[in-house]
Amino acid sequence: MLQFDLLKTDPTSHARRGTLTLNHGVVQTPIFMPVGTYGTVKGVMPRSLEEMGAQIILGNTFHLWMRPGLDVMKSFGGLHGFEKWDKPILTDSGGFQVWSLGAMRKITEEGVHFQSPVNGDKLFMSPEVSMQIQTILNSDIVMQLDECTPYETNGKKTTEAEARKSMEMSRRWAKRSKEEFERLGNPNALFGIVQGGMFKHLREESLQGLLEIDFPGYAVGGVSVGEPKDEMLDIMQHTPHLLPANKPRYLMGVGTPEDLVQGVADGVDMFDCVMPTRNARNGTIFTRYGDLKIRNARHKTDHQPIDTSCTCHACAGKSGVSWDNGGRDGFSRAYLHHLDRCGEMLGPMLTTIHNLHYYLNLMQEVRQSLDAGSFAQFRAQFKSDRARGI
Ligand code: PRF
Ligand code: ZN
Repeated sequence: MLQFDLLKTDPTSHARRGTLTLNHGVVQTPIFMPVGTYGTVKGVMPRSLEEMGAQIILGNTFHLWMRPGLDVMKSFGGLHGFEKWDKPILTDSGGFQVWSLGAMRKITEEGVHFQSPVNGDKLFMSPEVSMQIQTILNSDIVMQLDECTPYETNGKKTTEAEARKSMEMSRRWAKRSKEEFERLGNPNALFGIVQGGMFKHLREESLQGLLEIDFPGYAVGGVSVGEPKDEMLDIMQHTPHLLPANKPRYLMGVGTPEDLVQGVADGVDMFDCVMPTRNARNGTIFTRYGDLKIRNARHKTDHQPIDTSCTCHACAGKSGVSWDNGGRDGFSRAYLHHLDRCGEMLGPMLTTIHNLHYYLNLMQEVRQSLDAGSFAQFRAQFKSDRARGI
């Protein structure tokens, strides 16, 4: 089941404010979805995710199929009971992950043959297999199996003919995905994925094919796959607002804070990206006033938190009160720098909490500005704040 209610549209852009009702709860859109590939948002407890305002998280069909495997997932009645997250979950189909295996796979019309990166077993993923696994996972949103068209292969740009071939196969896989999803009696919601590479008319054809199959929601895939930034922004401005206005729109695997705000303006409702979590583990921190590298020696003796205006657990500590409001419980930059130097696990845990809090709070501010009819002002302020530096 899925119900999407459009609450408000922004007159200055394609931005929309909505609510998405799923089997495990209601999601306020636009939304950022933290990535929990292996059934865990790395280093973050579910209660912390809830505290930060996470409403829906991702899981990965491919990874959970490899480990722990379907018997374990079945015995827990799906992913929710296993990972102890009772709010909505979206699972990616495995298409993108199998594609990322490179030389270890062979893609045919029937599906993808590949070797397990875990134990070398010969495995086969098809639209049907992906639907069967996602049905066992019981995720609220199921993604069709698609083929993510690369931007280039071995330094050679994907041609229009190659992009068409790939898009047409994804379209046929969309149909097979839907047929199997229905045959299985899956009670959740299946999304189609628009492909077509950097070719706008192919993306329009892809969408047309998906509309004929009919899905309760649509995603834009094949973006942020190694293309130059201007081409990515070009596709973002082209495709999302062509998707049905009365259904949720999901931009897969994007992106920086700037990309999210731009994506909202382009009409996107849902985002996911490993950036806040992965960058946190590499010591790159996102803030309202720009990005910060905690490994930089200038932080070695700094008593201030990452961002004095942030209310996350890393910056505001137990009191939950930011420095700017007189709170002094937050962890210092000097401490976070030290934890990183020593390879202590609390370091990435705290920076992950901060980065996710930043992304989730950013989207909350986006929603508030849409509610208040002030999204254009919000965007201008966001840009100048981010350029200020921290
Ligand atoms: N397809 C799927 N998952 C994805 C992508 C895609 O194209 C992307 C591209 N940015 C990220 N994750 N199934
Ligand atoms: Zn913080």
